Amino acid sequence: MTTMARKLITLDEFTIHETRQFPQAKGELSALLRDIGLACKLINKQVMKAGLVEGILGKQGSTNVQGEEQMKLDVYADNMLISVLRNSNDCAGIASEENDDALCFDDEFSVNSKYVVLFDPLDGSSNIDCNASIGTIFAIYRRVSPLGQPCTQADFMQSGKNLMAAGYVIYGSSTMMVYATRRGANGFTLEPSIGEFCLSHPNIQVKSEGKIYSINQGNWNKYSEGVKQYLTHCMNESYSHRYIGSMVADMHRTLIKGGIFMYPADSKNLQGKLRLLYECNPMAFLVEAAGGLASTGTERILDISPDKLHQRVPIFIGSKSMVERALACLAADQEVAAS
Ligand code: P6P
Repeated sequence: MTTMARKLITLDEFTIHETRQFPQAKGELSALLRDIGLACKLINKQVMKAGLVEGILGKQGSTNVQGEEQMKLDVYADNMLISVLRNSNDCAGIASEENDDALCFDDEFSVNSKYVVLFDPLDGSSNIDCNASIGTIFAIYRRVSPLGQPCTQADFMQSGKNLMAAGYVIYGSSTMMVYATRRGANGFTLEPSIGEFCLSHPNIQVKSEGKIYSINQGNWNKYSEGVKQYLTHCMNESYSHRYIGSMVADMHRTLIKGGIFMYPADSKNLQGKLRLLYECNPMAFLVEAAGGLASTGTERILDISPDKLHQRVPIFIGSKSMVERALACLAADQEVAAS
């Protein structure tokens, strides 16, 4: 059987085609997505040689605003994204897991840029030393502050339903960029021989039913009765339990194979562990664009009005019918809390 080489559609070609669907669009969002792609290709280069090059692995010897120890590659990835986005013509400022406050650029191009970007530069970085997949998570908002002056904190503190685009780059057995706009979710695989992300997963749809549940079950004793009830349901259904401990990797599997990923609140982490603005919102935007659901257990993730830049929320996300079943179990928690 002769194999036909499929026409490769690069990220640039795809985003230019998407822009043409909106005559009034000037291509700024597409250009910003390409800038993020460039930054992640540079991060990918370092991540893929970790372990071979002296001085890349291990701890930076500092902690971030979360009080978490920073890995050297965390800081590298953060600096790379800031550097590329500061020089973009389409980014007014950034907020990052690694920095206490948002960074509002004040050069003449940035103050006239329409968008701001939030990111977790290298999520799951504690897994770097054991070579598990890790990733960059990003979220893009249109500014609410007036152009012509630096962006403000309010530009970043928007609910997820206002997102213009969001997604991740996973540094795994292959490097992929997966993102959604309001026109749907698409995946692009890095073709190293040409250094381009190429369309490989068009119009991603997450299965409405899956057979994989993903949670750190080691926290069992700290979970509510509702969470335990749902986990017992998953075990009784003989679902597979898969948990990598890297949100991007667990979410990528959930998107491609179906299933549910959960990081609930527990008696120690009363708001859960994962951050709303640059982890839960982008993943929720992406999964909903692919036909799935994303909830805190009591409300839709994308409806939350943020009150802190680094606030945490519980998350139940993935296949629609699995999330709905989990919410039904969690409803019992609400009845207990209300009684
Ligand atoms: P735990 C990685 O540190 C991270 O932020 C996410 O990528 C991941 O889903 C979660 O924390 C893992 O947390 O408590 O199970 O180790």
